[in-house]
Amino acid sequence: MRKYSVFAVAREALRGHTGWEPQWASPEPRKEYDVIIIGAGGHGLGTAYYLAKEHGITNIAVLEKGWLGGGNTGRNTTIIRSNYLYDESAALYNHALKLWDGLSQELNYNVMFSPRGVMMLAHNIHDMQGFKRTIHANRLNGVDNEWLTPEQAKEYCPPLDISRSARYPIVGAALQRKGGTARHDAVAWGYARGASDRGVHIIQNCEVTGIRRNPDGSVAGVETTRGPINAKKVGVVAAGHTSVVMQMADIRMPLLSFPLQAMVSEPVKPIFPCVVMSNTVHAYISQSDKGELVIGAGTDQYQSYSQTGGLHIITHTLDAICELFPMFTRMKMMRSWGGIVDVTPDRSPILAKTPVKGLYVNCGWGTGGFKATPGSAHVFAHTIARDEPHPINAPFTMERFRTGRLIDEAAAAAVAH
Ligand code: FAD
Ligand code: PYC
Repeated sequence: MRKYSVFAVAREALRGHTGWEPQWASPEPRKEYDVIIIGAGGHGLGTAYYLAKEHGITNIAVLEKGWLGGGNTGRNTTIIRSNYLYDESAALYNHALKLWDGLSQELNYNVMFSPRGVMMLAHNIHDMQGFKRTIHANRLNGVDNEWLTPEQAKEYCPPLDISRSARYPIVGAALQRKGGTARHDAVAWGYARGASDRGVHIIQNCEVTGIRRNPDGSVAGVETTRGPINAKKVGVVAAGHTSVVMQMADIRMPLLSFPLQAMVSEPVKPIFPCVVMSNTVHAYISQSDKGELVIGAGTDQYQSYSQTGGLHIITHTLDAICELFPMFTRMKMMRSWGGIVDVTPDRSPILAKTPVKGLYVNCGWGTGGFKATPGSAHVFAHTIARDEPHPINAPFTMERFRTGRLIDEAAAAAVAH
């Protein structure tokens, strides 16, 4: 595949952009692959990319029921951070953060990673104590995080109202300066291009409808809307639909699926320099490079597979945004949407082998998996290629819900649910 460079951009500008090649191939499915990945979101495409690049396995199909990146990867609010509480999480999310740093160069694709800082607001003594505990834990793990006074928070984010009379007074904030945002579509497209270039088949409009098993119970392949396909190894990376897919292999997952909503405003000139989250009032906000304010809510409180949520959830979030940032009171909202997030009891993901030989699962990212995309894909590829977990994902098993060895990140998930 041709390398993207400033010279390529200049050449194409001179000839009316007629020379760009398709970014990935769209082949017909083969009858058999070494590995099938179910789900062409960032985590699935990234897994295929690292399997091909780092483990030399290129006879791979990524099967997607809709369009590539059309699940939560293309619906999220792109916040990236690694300020989780426990050691296991610090290792996983910091692994991802390190990979974000060089991802555009790695993929030769601009994923627009922008470490502009993620600030979490504290509104009461409980928030304050919780954040300070996390800051100490993070520092012990080499994760940057620091405490700001209300005045320092305002200096970092001038639109913030820190007046004492505010409805949600701000008593301080935790700031991870290395956190930020990236362009979510570009992450999916960049991994797809890199994987396709190495021979991976990306097959869109191909829904997996069954998981085929050998007489000894091991995986034999999948049934799809485009016919059966054989494979000895199958990785399920289906986010909100993981329970549905795993049920095809008779595995009941410890997951609940909920709608999570977000919205964008009309575009305005650069006004908002960082990312601000307030879990207590269920709102978070940043500004995209197009100028839109990107605003998100907590999850709806009912389970659903429909990618729409309740209007009362987003109006509550907008009320909170207007209280925290009164200057946005007259902004117009342009679009809102929802995605289906897969939530585990301890709000940490599952990245593991399963009781079925040859079947692997990467799920349970809930409201917060975008930030983990490169790290998750990297260690999941290792797990599939070697049939054993990478040391980083070894604690993120399904068995932990039987043994009680939970990794409880409910508070660090930072999105109300
Ligand atoms: P997806 O991108 O959802 O990919 C799974 C794919 O599997 C889908 O494309 C789906 O169509 C496909 N699939 C499902 N069933 C089948 C089948 N039977 N056959 C074939 N294909 C199938 N995380 C953050 O870190 N920061 C954020 O700011 C953030 N904001 C969010 C805001 C919203 C509104 C939402 C909804 C989520 C947010 N998240 C955020 C969470 C994040 O988006 C997800 O955790 C992450 O994108 C999951 O990626 P994925 O590749 O696993 O899943
Ligand atoms: O996990 O940081 C996060 C997040 C922000 C918005 C949705 N999830």
